[in-house]
Amino acid sequence: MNTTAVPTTSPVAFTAPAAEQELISSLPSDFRWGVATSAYQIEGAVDVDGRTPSIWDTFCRVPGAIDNGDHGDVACEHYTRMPADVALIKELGLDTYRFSVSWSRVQPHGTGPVNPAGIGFYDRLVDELLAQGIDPWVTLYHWDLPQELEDAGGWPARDTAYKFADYSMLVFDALSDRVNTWTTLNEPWCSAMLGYAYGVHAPGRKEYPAAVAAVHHLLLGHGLATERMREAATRPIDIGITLNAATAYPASDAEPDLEAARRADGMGARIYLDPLVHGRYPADVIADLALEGVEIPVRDGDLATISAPIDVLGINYYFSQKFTGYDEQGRTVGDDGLPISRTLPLNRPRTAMDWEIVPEGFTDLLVRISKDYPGLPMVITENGSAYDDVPDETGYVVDEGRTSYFASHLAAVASAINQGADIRGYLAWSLLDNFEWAYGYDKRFGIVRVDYETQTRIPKQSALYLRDVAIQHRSR
Ligand code: NCW
Repeated sequence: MNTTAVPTTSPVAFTAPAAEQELISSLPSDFRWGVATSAYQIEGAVDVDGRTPSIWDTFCRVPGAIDNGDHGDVACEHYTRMPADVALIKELGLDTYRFSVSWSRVQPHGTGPVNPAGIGFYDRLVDELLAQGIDPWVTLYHWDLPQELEDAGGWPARDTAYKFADYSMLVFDALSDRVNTWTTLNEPWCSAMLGYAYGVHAPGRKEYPAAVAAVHHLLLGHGLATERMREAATRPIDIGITLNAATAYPASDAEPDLEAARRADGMGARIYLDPLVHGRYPADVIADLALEGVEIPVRDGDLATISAPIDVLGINYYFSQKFTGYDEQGRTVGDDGLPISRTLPLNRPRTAMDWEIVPEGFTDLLVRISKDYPGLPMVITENGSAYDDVPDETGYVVDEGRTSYFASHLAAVASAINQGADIRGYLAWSLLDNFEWAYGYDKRFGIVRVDYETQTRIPKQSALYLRDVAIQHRSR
């Protein structure tokens, strides 16, 4: 079965600092404890059962796009190893599994009827999870647009939003009798900005106005899907969206630094949260975009759709950054006539992604969201870290760095709750080492090691730590 049995105790004990441990113990006893993955990063089996290429299959073939020329053709072979992977989640004592559905499996041309073989996989996955007592949490879109829809314009094209709502209903009709929690989009910032502005993610375009149009059409797709799922629901379900967000710290109290932090927060967080919750784009963001000659393509009624009520806001947190409005020469305006914005190091230890470890940025973010967008329950739908793991001769990994990252960030969540934030659960990223997008397989985020030669799964120290914390909490 290629799964190493989960040891009862870690061969190397981990003890969080006392202050963190105390905070973690204060987390609510009905907290959700789980783990997350996404389809393209783990499934493999890209050309079976009628699946067609997504933008990621295409992008992985662009020379130089992905480290080592890696791709998701095989990944973790989760498509065939799914029952064993579900058994592993059960053994790790976790109660929630958030996974994403591959649009190109379920609706191979991005339009038209459901593909029975494609949806069949998720149908079996949901049944397997329920049989093991694990709550399934569906993410409808985690970055893998069917290539045919990109060929028709992708997210910068308004029609993609309507196509997304149609696709969402195919999945909803098939699984909503058993799935209680639905996330429309994972991290739309990444789809729009990394995919269409910076060109480092699929589809690899570098067109800023198209990226801004993508932001709007992703949000519109979310709203259309939310309205239709809500209307079709025959029992109470939770619908939400997951954002990657962070705290943007100004480098100083000087006006240009405060402005740089404001702009970063505007394009990183408020351009999503304000329309979703308040039904309007922030005026300062609209003004910032106008300086660059870019307009958000809003039509009448869009904002009412986008602000359709949601039940849960998913937050993915990895790191925070410090911003300055000065360049190295002390100028506040660049040659292009635009205000300077750049990041400065916070001088913290970094993970293998080169992301600084800033747990208090997590607390600050959660407290701030709970104040600015009150009444919206949050779940941490992803949090975790990549490290260059060193396995011992049995394949076991003593991943102190990742384990202490979990401890400090769980403490940060507890601290936010103690300051009034309504946070209902914590899902670690990720169950397995997997295909880390442009970084390929070199960057490992898993709490379970994957030996890609043999597809053996070996729970790391961090998995045992999370299991112990979850079990202790539930038994209180
Ligand atoms: S890259 C990213 N990730 C990682 C990925 O594996 C997962 O699919 C995502 O949901 C781990 O979790 C998320 N998130 C982007 C974070 C911000 C990156 C900022 C880059 C600045 C240029």
